[in-house]
Amino acid sequence: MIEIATVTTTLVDLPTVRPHKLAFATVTEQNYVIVEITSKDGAAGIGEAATIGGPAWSYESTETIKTMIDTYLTPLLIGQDAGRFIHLAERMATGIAGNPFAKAAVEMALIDLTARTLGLPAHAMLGGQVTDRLPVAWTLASGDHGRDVEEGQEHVRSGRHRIFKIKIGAGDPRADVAHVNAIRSGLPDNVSVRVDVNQRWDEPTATRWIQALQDGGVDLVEQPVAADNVAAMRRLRERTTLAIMADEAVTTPHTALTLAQAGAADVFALKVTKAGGAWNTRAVASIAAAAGIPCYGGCMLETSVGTAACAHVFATLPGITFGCELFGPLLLRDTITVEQIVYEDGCIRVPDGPGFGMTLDRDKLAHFAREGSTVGTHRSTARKGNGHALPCTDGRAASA
Ligand code: MUC
Ligand code: MG
Repeated sequence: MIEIATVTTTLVDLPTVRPHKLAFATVTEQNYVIVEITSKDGAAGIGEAATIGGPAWSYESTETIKTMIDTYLTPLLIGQDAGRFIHLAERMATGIAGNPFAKAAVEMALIDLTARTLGLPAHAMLGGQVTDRLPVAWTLASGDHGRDVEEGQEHVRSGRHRIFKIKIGAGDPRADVAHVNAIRSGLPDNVSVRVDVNQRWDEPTATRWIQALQDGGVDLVEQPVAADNVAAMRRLRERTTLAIMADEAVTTPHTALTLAQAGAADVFALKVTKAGGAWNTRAVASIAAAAGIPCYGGCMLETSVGTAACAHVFATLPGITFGCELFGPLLLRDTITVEQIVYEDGCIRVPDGPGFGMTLDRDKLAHFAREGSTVGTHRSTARKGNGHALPCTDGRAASA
């Protein structure tokens, strides 16, 4: 048994190398919750939740994630066996509704802790890797048209990326589409250019402009309409041959099933945090596989902690045939880990273990931690399976 002794959460803010402009926010500083879980034997595992634009992309912010973990999830974890992370996910699901980012960050730390204790890479606990590298996209979102073209050309020249995602949706659709088409024509034909509308179009706008994007050489449009408008996504698919990728719409396995049954997406963007963890991400991928829907490895602009975790998870999934966008560390001015993610030949290399292969650089963590934020350390004072601050509603867990 890998008995959980402490759970610590730290809010971290890291500046980006340039403004990252999305339809709903411009990011100049990315926000993170870093979760550290230690065992009674003195081993430690780390996890992370990143949010974009506070509670704008999803309803969770780093502040709510930290509170949720410190106040509600930690008491369900202390004294429990970290290696039973599926059971612990169930325990967290029973005790606390929603909050997938908070639960995912905890589960990441549990998997890292368990894998490190066993001396294994984390992917070995998730079925083993089917690849040791994944093609990685770069998002062109400087907000400056000329800079986006230069940036894209530079990444093609250096061989760092062959897939590009352009963020649109905030402005006039005609201007947005002209912006995309100008970037597309400034890049070689053999690179893939995709756009992410982040839910900002209504159905008639999407119907009108998806064709123009396709005519301009775009390969795929991500989340053109509101996440819950499954019927509109289905109708858009019927009107176009351009691939439509669900992002905000596909979160839990349940949403994946709904979209698959409705025939509302050509591709699913997987994200470990929005799914509520690695195990749920695998469940979403299994539904996609059963429905014949290819997947893409999405991101929330994670640091190398979250990026390594996502890379380990995605590397175990044969259905990720549209590449990934685990470029977060490249957008950040600095790092909080000792080991760094390696990008080469258009791909991200899956870090070696043990665990997810990343350890925290304590000085950097202290430097970028939000002042006074590391207050979430909870130490086990109780005997095994006892002493929870909250009543335990799960009979099996309580007696474990
Ligand atoms: C999103 O909606 O896909 C991921 C990469 C990026 O540039 O923005 C995010 C969020
Ligand atoms: Mg997206």
